[in-house]
Amino acid sequence: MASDLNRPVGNIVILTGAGISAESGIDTFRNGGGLWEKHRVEDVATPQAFRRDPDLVQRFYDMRRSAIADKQPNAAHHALAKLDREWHGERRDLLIVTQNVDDLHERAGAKRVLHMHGEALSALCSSCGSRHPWRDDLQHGPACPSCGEQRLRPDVVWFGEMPYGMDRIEAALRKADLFVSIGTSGAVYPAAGFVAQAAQAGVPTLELNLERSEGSDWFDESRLGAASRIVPEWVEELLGG
Ligand code: BV8
Repeated sequence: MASDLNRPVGNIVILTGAGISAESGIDTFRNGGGLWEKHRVEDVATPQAFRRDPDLVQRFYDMRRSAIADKQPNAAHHALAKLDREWHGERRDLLIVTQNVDDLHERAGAKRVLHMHGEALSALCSSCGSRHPWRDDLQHGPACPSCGEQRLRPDVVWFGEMPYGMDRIEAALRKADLFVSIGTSGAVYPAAGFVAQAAQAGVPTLELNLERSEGSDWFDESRLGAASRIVPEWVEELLGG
């Protein structure tokens, strides 16, 4: 079923990836060759890697967590936060589903944010399952504030683990009037499959990315450029600015 990008937009689902944080100085996964200390990210971000070498994995996330501290949201994060503030009312839902584990959407002021791959600034207890805001290192084995076990791990979704919020994401996609993907290569599922789900339901789909992605053929429209420029332009267009 053809979709119409010009029909009045109501409920919006936005998917963001590492590309929206690139201009804030946070490395993406695949432009640096996806390597960290000569390890492929896919080899470190797994439960098997954590069982095999917990210190290596903890160090990887301690580095990522401390690298976020001095980064600032960029114009793309601020534009989405403005949309979040102004897009309210009858059939004006908005959900920002981010694959990113940084907190730049929130620090720009966005409220309706769902971290489907978890958050670097959170710790998860492998023993009792509790989650805790966390800014320090985890590699020195702090005890879980809830159960006291020495079992805190990074609260991120590794390959092979169930992403957070899938029910909420599916519900939002089912009632979406527009699906927008920003700064993602479309390489990681199930996030990379959201555009196909929207397109097959006849929902208009828009991609805002630096370059064509693995999912570009699914989008009604792909606008290529730096997020800090093309995201504010799109938000102003949508808000009739
Ligand atoms: C799961 C957290 C079962 C940790 C990450 C089919 C169906 C389901 C699963 C699979 C499937 N096929 C394979 C799988 C398994 C696997 C998978 O997808 N593997 C890949 C490698 C093939 N998926 C999983 O294991 C997932 N779990 O499947 O559970 C299930 C199944 C169905 C339904 C429910 C459950 C879990 C995956 C989560 C892994 N964790 N991160 C951490 O961060 O360390 S993934 C990691 O990759 C990050 O979250 C990252 O965000 C994500 C995707 O990368 P991108 O964000 O897109 O970043 P990338 O660098 O790739 O691209 C950046 C883009 O930005 C580029 O296009 C670039 O051009 C652009 N860009 C750069 N600069 C700018 C810019 N754009 C604009 N402006 C700029 N300035």
